[in-house]
Amino acid sequence: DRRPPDPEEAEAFLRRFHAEEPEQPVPLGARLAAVRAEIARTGTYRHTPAELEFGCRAAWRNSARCIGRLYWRNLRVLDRRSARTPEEIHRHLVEHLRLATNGGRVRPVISVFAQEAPGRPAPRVWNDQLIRYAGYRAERGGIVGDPGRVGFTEAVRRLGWRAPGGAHDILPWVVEVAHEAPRVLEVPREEVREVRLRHPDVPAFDALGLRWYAVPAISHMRLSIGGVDYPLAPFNGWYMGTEIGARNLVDADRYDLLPVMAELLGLDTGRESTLWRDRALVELNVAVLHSFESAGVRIADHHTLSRHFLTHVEREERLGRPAPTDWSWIVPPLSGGITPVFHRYYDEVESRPNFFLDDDARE
Ligand code: HEM
Ligand code: NRG
Repeated sequence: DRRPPDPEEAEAFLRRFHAEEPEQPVPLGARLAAVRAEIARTGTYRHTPAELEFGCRAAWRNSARCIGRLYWRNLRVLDRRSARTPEEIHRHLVEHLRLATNGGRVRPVISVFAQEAPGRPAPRVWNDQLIRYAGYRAERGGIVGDPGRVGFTEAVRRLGWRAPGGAHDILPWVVEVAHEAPRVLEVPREEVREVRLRHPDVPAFDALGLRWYAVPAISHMRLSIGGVDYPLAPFNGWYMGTEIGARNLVDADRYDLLPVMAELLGLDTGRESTLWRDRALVELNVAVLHSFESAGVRIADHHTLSRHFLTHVEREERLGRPAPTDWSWIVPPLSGGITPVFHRYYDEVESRPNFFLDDDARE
């Protein structure tokens, strides 16, 4: 069971909240005393809605691996702390997808479910993202679907999921609440916006039948605010094109499409020095950005996002705050050196509130 929140972390958080948002109905001193008393009495404390909203935005602002942080003030926070049953949680997750997808004008949203408390384990989902394609080992070798999800797909099947066995099956949610066996709940297909991938001038590309989903919603990170942990707090923004076009479709242990694309482009793959990999990579990324844009689904290219990110860092520095940043995650996996984020060093401090991956995360 969880230990009580560290009173010093609680205090540091409340001080920062009141410093950044001074117009609060209850003054800092009174709030600090109340929280200290609540921790002594109950072993934890409950954030006010305003504290929770600020805490979520600050956790995003402190996410050193995120290049999307210019927009941290625009995060919509859904307070779902009172949801208890798998059915309620399912309903709220569906609502999250609907609000986040927003007809293609994807919006940043976080849903915050119950906190950890002594003797009261919080709900979790096993999925690493709310939307993912299943992956299956095909009988005649090779893989159908997302090769990165084969292990998870098998785990869900062991829980009784009747897998359709297709190339784009949306994995169901595995919801686990205290004292109950995990429940497998389907994601309503109509809430999953997808984009068919096409290339603006390689018609043969369209016949590959590729697609990707519109909303990346990470669901396996623990949100930590002022010493209080929220193990289920799925959040989303929109995609940067390279996440799909330079990693998901390209990594050797994912869709591994560089050789396929090179073939379509008629490139000479006999020697590395023809740079067929690099040329195929660029065209895959052209296809991703073109497809999302023509479908009216929000996506960002890595050049624009890199500039916006540096605007964010400069703004934070002017406000006297460090902008904790991990260079190795921020520099895009395509054309790193021609984006401005490549050419400097960053503050590497770890700051809280933040999102963390548990050691026992399932994926
Ligand atoms: C990581 C972009 C919104 C928190 C990332 C990554 C990208 C990105 C490209 C690296 C992912 C990877 O390499 O796998 C964006 C964009 C957003 C956005 C374009 C649009 C608004 C958000 C929001 C949150 C967030 C709303 C939280 C409230 C994070 C975190 C990571 C991350 C915690 C690290 C994930 C990990 O360690 O695996 N983001 N992001 N981002 N982002 Fe964002
Ligand atoms: N690379 C992963 C998604 C990680 C988070 N990316 C974001 N987050 N854009 C993938 O599915 O490709 N976000 O909250 O917008």
